[in-house]
Amino acid sequence: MKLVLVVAAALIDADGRVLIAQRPEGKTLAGLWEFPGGKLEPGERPEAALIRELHEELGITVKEACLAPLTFASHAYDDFHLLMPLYICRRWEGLAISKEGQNLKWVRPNKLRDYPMPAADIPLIPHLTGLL
Ligand code: 9L3
Ligand code: MG
Repeated sequence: MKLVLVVAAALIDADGRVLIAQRPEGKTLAGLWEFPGGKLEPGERPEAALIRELHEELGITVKEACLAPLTFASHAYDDFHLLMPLYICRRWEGLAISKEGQNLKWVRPNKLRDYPMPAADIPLIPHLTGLL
């Protein structure tokens, strides 16, 4: 089965809330709330891919030193296997805004279950509630 490498971030604000983004209409899994991120380009390091994606999607600038690996998501969809490390990030430059038409929400980790998420993201939630 094809392996797809994606990288995602749990951006945590000063109040301990985490940012989730709603996948827009026209994309796969539209309407579901996810930890922001995206696919690695060929040969790209995960941290570099995440910094690029967070800048493209949210307009923020993240330093690599501010990314700490937390855990991995591994999920077999029907047509591909998704492997996705999740990084914690508490510091960045700029205000996170929607650059690609996606809705954004800052949510307490214990409220994440109120938002429908992709199957790959759901097992990540306990890692965040356990951390904060
Ligand atoms: N995906 C799942 N959870 C996430 C992210 C960032 C991505 N937190 C899945 C959705 C797609 C694939 O990874 O199947 C690639 O994402 P995108 O490039 O369509 O955003
Ligand atoms: Mg993305």
